[in-house]
Amino acid sequence: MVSEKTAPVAVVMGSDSDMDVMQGCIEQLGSFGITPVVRIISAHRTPRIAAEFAENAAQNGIRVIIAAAGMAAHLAGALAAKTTLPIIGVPLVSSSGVGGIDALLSTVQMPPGVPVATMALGKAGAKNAAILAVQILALSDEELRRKLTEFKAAQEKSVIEKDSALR
Ligand code: RP5
Repeated sequence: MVSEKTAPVAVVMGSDSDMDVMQGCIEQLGSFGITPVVRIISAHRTPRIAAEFAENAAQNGIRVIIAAAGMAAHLAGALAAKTTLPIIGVPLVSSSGVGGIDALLSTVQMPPGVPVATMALGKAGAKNAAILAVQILALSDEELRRKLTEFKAAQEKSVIEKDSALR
């Protein structure tokens, strides 16, 4: 278990049922050498813990919080209400939900003054949340900037190779 005092990124999800998708986020962070704090905290089922986590996150050394939830996904917003750290929201498609539109709107439609940087639904959003977190950290970390440049170059090369294979 990584201490909250040493990890710069926290990946928080509303339920253990979100882990399958959020594993992609954790692995993407790992590809940049970042092992996040991972927590299951619910805005609705454990609201006191959610508030306490967000209130203490900055002093625990966390610099970016990724918050993922499905259905009426208030987790990212609830954390954003209690911290000045940047919050990246990942809306998830829940088997009991309405195809993800519920979580998407609940995450993205924050009132003025309390922003949540909302990603795409599901797996794509989970990966992009990790990359955006790295981009934020890279503003003050040259090594991460270098890794991001390499990541983009590798991504470009991979697409060009697939295109070439068709010709
Ligand atoms: C949300 O409700 C969670 O983030 C999850 O996506 C959804 C369903 O949760 P479970 O009933 O599977 O625990 O709070």
